[in-house]
Amino acid sequence: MSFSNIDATEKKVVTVAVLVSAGHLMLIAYAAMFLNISVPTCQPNEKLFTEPSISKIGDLRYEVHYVAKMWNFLPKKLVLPKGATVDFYLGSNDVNHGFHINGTHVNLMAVPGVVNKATQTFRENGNYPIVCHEYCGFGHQNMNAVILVSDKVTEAVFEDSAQASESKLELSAAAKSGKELFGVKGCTACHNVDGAAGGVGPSFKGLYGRTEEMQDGVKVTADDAYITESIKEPLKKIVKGYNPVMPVLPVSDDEIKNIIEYIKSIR
Ligand code: HEC
Ligand SMILES: [Cu+2]
Repeated sequence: MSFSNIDATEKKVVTVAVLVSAGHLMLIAYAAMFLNISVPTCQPNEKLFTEPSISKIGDLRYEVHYVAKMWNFLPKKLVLPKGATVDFYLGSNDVNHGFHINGTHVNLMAVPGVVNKATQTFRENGNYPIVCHEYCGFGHQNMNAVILVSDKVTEAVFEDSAQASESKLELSAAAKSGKELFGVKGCTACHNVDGAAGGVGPSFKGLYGRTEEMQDGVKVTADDAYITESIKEPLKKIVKGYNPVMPVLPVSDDEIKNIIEYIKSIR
């Protein structure tokens, strides 16, 4: 049997199938060679880590260790020189999270106990937001970070703007611990400290001592008792303009004292 005595329709089908396969192979080669798309890999032997870090491994070559946790990525902001190629190592401190760098092909899962890796070259200046696309709890929608690529910088650095501005304040030990709790207990998912509007919950900037209006029109001064009650029984008084969505979180009385010290420091 030779090719010539195959049915004409079948011949067409075989020809199309061969062409489509060849096309796919060419696209894969193109993606690998010209678009720099690499297949993300799991690094089973990689040492686990819980803190973000950055290391230079060559000219414009970096390794960045990213930590995903409820509900944040660390580093929050990575600044890169234009043209930098980064090996991203991703770990999770708690549950599964997603890790997608907008504008790139980097799309990983952060899985506890495992390190995942992808490599990306940043050829264009700009902001590359990172989002979590794996539902991971009630703060999921606020879980993001950003990579800033600029030809004005020469080295890769972490720039935690919130940390930088707050470190200027002299925080007491209690307030420092409160600040930590604020992140650890997940308050940052709904409350900010910079006064920006549009959060799920009210900003803590200037909260202490302020007069707050509740949904039923009652006015309350935000003192220790009110803040304690707001944390222990979040649905008892609802701040006007907000939804009754704050969960009861496991925070002890001592921890609440520290959180209050921290709130006092956010003027
Ligand atoms: C899921 C989102 C969410 C989380 C997480 C959350 N809150 Fe709230 N919180 C809210 C919302 C919404 C309000 C406003 C409605 C209300 O009064 O319950 C609020 C109100 C408050 C108030 C009163 C604020 C004011 O302006 O009067 C305090 C204090 C507070 N939260 C503290 C905390 C602390 C401390 C944590 C972390 C332990 C926390 N919240 C975690 C959503 C959240
Ligand atoms: Cu997440």
